[in-house]
Amino acid sequence: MVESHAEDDCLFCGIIAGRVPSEKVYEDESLYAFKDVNPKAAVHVLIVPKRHYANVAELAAADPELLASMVIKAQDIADQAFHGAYRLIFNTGKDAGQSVFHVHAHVLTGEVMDE
Ligand code: DGP
Repeated sequence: MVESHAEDDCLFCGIIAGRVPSEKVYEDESLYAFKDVNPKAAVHVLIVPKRHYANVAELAAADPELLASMVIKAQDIADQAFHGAYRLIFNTGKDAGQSVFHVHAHVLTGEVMDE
């Protein structure tokens, strides 16, 4: 089953629209990036597409170029923050830890990671 929420009910749609405050890192016509409220690394940024997709597989099927643009933006952020080294995580499904059902890339960087 695909977990999905109506856009009116979506936290990240609210952040993109400015209804919910966030610390913006980057924005263009199709992407929005902001600091994670509960950082797991020295630099922890969430990249989201402005259009609502529930998870990365749904996005990949509908718009692979948009998914690729998220990866390229993650690389840009890590190039600036930590000589291009980073982790890129898409939690997918509640049992894998996804809590917001608007696809988001976690970019973890800014420090050496042991494992
Ligand atoms: P996930 O568990 O993969 O669905 O990641 C959701 C992330 O979103 C989690 O790391 C915490 C973050 N988060 C949740 N609510 C907010 C919020 O209101 N603002 C910000 N900046 N981040 C949030």
